[in-house]
Amino acid sequence: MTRIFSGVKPTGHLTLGNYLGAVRRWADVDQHRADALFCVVDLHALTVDHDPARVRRLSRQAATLLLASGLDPDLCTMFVQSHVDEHARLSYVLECVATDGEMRRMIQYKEKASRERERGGSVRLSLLTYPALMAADILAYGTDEVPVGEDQTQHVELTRDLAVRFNQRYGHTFVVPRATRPEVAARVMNLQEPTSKMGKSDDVGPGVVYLLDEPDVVRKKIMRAVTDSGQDVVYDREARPGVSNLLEILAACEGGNPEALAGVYESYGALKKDTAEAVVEVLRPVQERHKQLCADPAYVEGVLRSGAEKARGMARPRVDAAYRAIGLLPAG
Ligand code: AQP
Repeated sequence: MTRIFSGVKPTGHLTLGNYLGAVRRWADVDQHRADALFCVVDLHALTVDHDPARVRRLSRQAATLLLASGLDPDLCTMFVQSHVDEHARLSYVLECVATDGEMRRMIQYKEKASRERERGGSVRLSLLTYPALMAADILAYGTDEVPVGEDQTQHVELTRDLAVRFNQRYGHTFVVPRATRPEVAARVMNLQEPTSKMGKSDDVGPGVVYLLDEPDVVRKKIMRAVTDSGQDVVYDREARPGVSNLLEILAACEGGNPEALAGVYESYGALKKDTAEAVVEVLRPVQERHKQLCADPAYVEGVLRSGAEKARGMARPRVDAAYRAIGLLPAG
């Protein structure tokens, strides 16, 4: 059976981008067709300036939202990264296989490092080595497929390179994974800056729809979305990024394709109104289920505990094999 691995980083509240670009498909498709592991990748949240209590809170919230979005512990393995030591163990080994040039070429590193510098902060070493940890997340489980948004494909490419290099130098140990992407809404853009991705740690808050936003907040954010000059509704990502983003969001929520939808609308106002209602409807069941789960924190904790136990059992043999292959003395 195909094995898939994917994760969310608790660096902020989950967004509509996370949901339409990733989580919805994990729940609706991936967990039914594959042996799937989904992870709250909390170690990755420590790569930028962070507040410990907030990361803990966001990790719990992300896990609860994954369940609220439809992940079913009977169908998939859901856990928190730091509960499974094998991720950090393997990450170090992969750092010994990667080069610093490879790490420095990562677009996300360049963007986030320059953002940190602009804010007058320093860049954590872990931000540079982050792709080795992400590669460990994937390779520890013999993953075949990594369902990700467009922004993560470069990291999956690097993971493939590291797996191939390790296998060639030290003997076949890792499955070489591939990235898979949803057809629509692979990249939901910020409503106020439609040339930038909608990110959960964005400074431009009004441009980000969070999964737990109240319906009226969602409506307000979408009605105030930046549109482009011109009045006609045209799907063109380059020339009309604002309108195209709305068309993609609407298509992802309701089905259909953004080009065809463009022909249906004569004004930006009507498009915004329908997009807002479509998003409210998509979020409604997730928010209702989230509320129920918040009333039963012991259930969520139990899911994470048994998920971590299962994940440990799956990862350990391969990570032990990697340690032996690269020349480390077994503990006996
Ligand atoms: N805007 C987006 N459109 C489509 N997919 C997206 N994803 C994230 N943002 C969008 C996908 O969601 C999954 C989980 O993402 P992540 O938690 O690993 O974080 P990220 O990719 O770094 O995105 P964020 O939310 O913008 O976090 P910050 O602001 O901390 O960098 C991934 O599959 C991702 O592709």
